Order: sequence, then structure tokens, then C-alpha cells
Amino acid sequence: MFNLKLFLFVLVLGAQLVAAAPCDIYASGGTPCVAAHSTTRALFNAYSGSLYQVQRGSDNTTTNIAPLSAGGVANAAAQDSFCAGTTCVISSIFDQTGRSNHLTQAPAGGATPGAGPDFLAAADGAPVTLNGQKVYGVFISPGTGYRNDKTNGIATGDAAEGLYAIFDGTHFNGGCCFDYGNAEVSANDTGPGHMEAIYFGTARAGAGAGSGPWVLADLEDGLFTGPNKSGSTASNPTITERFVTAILKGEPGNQWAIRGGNSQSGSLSTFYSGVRPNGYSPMSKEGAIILGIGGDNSDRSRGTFYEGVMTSGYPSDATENSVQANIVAAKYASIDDVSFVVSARA
Ligand SMILES: *[C@@H]1O[C@H](CO)[C@@H](O)[C@H](O)[C@H]1NC(C)=O
Ligand SMILES: *[C@@H]1O[C@H](CO)[C@@H](O)[C@H](O)[C@H]1NC(C)=O
Ligand SMILES: CC(=O)N[C@H]1CO[C@H](CO)[C@@H](O)[C@@H]1O
Repeated sequence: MFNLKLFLFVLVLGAQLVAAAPCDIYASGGTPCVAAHSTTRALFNAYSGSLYQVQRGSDNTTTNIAPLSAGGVANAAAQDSFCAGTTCVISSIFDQTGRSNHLTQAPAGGATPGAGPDFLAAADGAPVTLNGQKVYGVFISPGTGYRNDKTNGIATGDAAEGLYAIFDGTHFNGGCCFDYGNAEVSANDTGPGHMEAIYFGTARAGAGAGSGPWVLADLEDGLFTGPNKSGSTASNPTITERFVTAILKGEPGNQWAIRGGNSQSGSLSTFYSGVRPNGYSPMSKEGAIILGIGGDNSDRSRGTFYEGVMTSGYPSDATENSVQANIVAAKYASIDDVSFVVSARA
């Protein structure tokens, strides 16, 4: 008798054996990663360098956390050991592309004049599992932020780029702005079109359907679901998943898109694809990278980041769909689900 379950299992196993990591997939699609950030896993199959750095409170020393093997998940045990009996913060999130687009403590900006730099995330703030192995995400509470104002290869002006990020769909607020992506190099608001970053939360401007949270686009001077800033957008749903894959991309010719899906299963949906808001084409992207803050260092938001990339070129939907398949196969799960994961593997 034909065993459907066995057949699907072998199919999935086969897919995993040949599956490339997200940045291998983007490269195959002709839209290579120019920044790749994750505290949970390598985003290239061949990557075995440092993923992130932690600094401990007892003596202010640092250590770098690498994958357990090339292309693998982070060695969280190394963090636990280094941080035992003291506190630790995530001091750097390294760029895996070799372009040194690392994220470090964000300086004060136009929204926080005279303030010191932002806080760093508690290193143990967002434990989850990847295929049953514990790893840590980046837990952003208000006042926390990361930035790089001197990047290499990130889109500027109207140049094409794509982004994805995985967030905790249950950790958010309505403060501005839990973002990941392209922002001003001055940490000041320099006007419409100077940002192209993924936003996640319930800030009302440009809200989607329901009460949120939503995957929105922070294009500066507005969070957008599509061409318009205000009003509810039926195609941009309230996110209810524990892990959300959020996608934003833009290219010359007045074209951009927002997509999203459940990082644990299923495929991506396109929430918007079409023209830019009035006044946003051509774009004036500046090429800095932010995480957890707005382009002017607005830092009143909360959220959790697990991994994300920025590409050169406008990725095809098919490329992004393959990345989503890789994300699902990576098996993100909340720590509450660990007993399930372990027993399922036994
Ligand atoms: C760690 O660095 C901070 C900030 O520079 C300083 O205030 C603190 O005294 C240092 N702690 C130790 C144990 O060196
Ligand atoms: C940001 O704007 C403030 C206030 O306008 C200004 O003083 C500061 O020089 C600007 N910073 C940069 C890096 O341009
Ligand atoms: C209601 C509203 O403002 N709709 C506008 C949304 O954006 C498109 C494209 O710019 C306009 O044509 C609509 O009028």
C-alpha cells in the first residue's frame, strides 16, 4: 500500500538534504544578500564565522558566538557558559556576507537629542528552539537599538533591494518603531523615501485590517500598507502567529511589495504589490541599517528579531517562497513547545 506519510517524510528529508540556506537561495535567484544578521543560525550553508557577540556584566569582557557547525544553529551553550552567574547583553550582531555590515549599539538620533546611545538587548531575553536546539533571539525593549551608518553594498537612492526578517508575532507595541532595514546615515529624519525598513507592531498610521500587529513598511514620515498612509487595508492582515516571516522589497519604476507568512508552516502571502505612495518614487534610500528603532532613533518600541537579510536587487516571489520553505524547515518553536519537539524527535 502506498504510504503517504512515509512518502512525505522522505520528500521533506530529501528537500532538507539539498536545501540551501536563505542567502544561498537569494544568490541563486540573482539577488545576493548584502547584509545577513542572525543570533540563531547561519544564513549561508558554508558560514561558520561568528554570529554575534555578547558582553558580560561581571568584568565587561566579550565573547563571540558561532554556529555549532557550518550552516548550523548558534552555540547557545557557549553563551550560557560565558554568562553564568552574571548578566550579558548582545553587543554586536555580525554580518555574515563578508561585507562587515555589522549591527552595534545605536547612537542617539534626531528623535532622542542629547540622549546617550541606545540600550543593548539582554542576551537571554528571547530563548527559542530551532529544530529542538535552544538559541536566543534579540529581545528589543523600549530604548534598545542597533545600527550601522557606514555600510557596504546596501541599496541607496532608488536602487532595488529586498528584505526579510523573522519576528516574534506576540511581542510588540504601538510605539515607534520596531524596524529592520534601510535608514538614514545621519540618524535624523531626512524626509519621505529616505527609509525602506520592515516595521512590526500596532503603530496606527497606515494600519492594516483588524487591530494588529501588522507587517508595515517604514518609508520615513509614515508606516505604509501600500500606496496610502491612513485607513485600514483589508489585504494587510493582523498577524496572529508566534513567528512571523516579514518581507519588504522595492525597485526602480515605482514598484514595491510587502509579503508575510507564518515562519512555522505554510507559504507567503502578498499583502501589497504595486506603486509607491505619492511622493515616494523615486526613493532616496541612504543605506544605513537599523534594528529595533526608527531612522531618527525613535526608540519607544518593543519586538523580537531572530534573523533577517537585505539583498542587492529585487528578489522574485519564487526566491522568497524558497526562503520561506527553508525557514519552515529550520523549525522555529517557542520554548513552551520544547517537550513537544523533543518527544516528536524521540
Ligand atoms: C563596565 O563598563 C562600565 C561602562 O564603561 C563601567 O561603568 C563599569 O564599571 C565596568 N565594570 C567593570 C566590572 O569593569
Ligand atoms: C541631526 O539633526 C540635528 C538637529 O537638526 C543636527 O544638530 C545634527 O547635526 C544632525 N546630525 C547629523 C549627523 O546630521
Ligand atoms: C483613499 C486614497 O487616498 N486612495 C489613494 C491611494 O493611493 C493611490 C495611488 O497613489 C491613489 O490613486 C488613491 O487615490
